[in-house]
Amino acid sequence: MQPVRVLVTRRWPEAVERALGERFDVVLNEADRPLTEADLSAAMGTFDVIAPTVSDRLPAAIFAPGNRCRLIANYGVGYDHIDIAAAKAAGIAVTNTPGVLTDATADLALTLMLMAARRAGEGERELRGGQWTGWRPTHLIGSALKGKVLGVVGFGRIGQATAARAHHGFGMTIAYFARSPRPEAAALGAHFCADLDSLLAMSDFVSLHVPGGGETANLIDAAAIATMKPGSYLINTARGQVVDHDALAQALRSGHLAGAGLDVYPHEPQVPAALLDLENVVLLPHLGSATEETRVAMGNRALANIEAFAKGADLPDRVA
Ligand code: 8YV
Repeated sequence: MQPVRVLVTRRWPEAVERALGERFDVVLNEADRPLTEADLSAAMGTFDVIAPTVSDRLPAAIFAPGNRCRLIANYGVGYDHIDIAAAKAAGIAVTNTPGVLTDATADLALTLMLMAARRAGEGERELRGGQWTGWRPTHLIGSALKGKVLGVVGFGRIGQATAARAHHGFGMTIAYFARSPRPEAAALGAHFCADLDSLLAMSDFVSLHVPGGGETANLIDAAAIATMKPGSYLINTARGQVVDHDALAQALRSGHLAGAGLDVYPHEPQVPAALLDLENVVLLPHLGSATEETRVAMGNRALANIEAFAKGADLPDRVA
C-alpha cells in the first residue's frame, strides 16, 4: 500500500510536525508562506490529505472531480474558509479540531474585554510614545467589569467558557443569544434572549461566539450596533465577517460605543482602515488559539483525524 501523502499548508509546532512526519509521507510548507488557490488546486491532485488553516481559502473550484485528495484535516475549529457543500459533493471528508482551543480563545475574549474596558492599549501607546505625564485622578478612566451585563452571542463551547470566566472570575451577569435555551446556562444564572436585539439592548459588553459563514455574515450590522446600549463594548474573537466594520468605526467615533476589542477581520491580514486611527479599539492579530499548549493540541487533534483516515476508521471530528 502506498504511504498516505499529507500536505501541511503552514508550519505547525515542531513536536506535532515531527509526530506527523513519523507516520506519514508529509510535505511541510518550510517557508510558511500562505499558499495560493492555484497551489491548493494542484495539491488536491497529488496529496491524499491536505491540512489547511484559516489562512487558506478552499472554494468550490478546488473540489474538482477526480482529485486524489480524500480528506481536508483543518487545523482549527472554524471552517468557513472551506466550501463544505462542495467538499461533500466531491466525496471529500472534512475534519476540524474542536474543544482544544476553547480555553485559549475564551482567555483572549477576556483579554480584549479587560484591555478595552481599562484602556490598556491607549495607555501603553501613550507611555511608549513618551506622552505619559504622571498619575492623576482623571487619567485614562475606564470601566469596571463587576456588576455589568455580558451579552454572549452564540452559546457553544467558547461562548460558555467566556461566560464562565466573566461570571465566576469577574462578577458579571450573563445573558446569551442562541437558537434555543441551553442547559449549561443554569450554572451561570445566564438569561436566555430569544432575539438578538434584546440582548444587544441590555448588555454592557457584547462578545461574539458564532461560527463564520453565510448565516452569520454581517449579523452585527449598522442596525444591530445602533441597538447596542450607549457606552457599551463589542468584543469579537469569532470571525471578522460577522461585523460591519464601517458601522463599528462610526459608532466608536461618535461615542455610541465606548470601545471594542477585535481579534479577527474579514480579509486577514488586512485590518479595516477606518479602525486603525481610533484609540478606543483594541486590535489583535488573530491570537485566539495562540498558546503553545493549544497549538500542539490542535496538531494532535488533526493528527488523530488523519490516523483514523489512514486506517479507514470513523473520523473523530468529521464536519463533512
Ligand atoms: C485558529 C480559529 O488558530 O480555530 C479557529 O477557528 O479561528 C483560530 O483560533 C485558526 O483557525 C487556525 O486555523
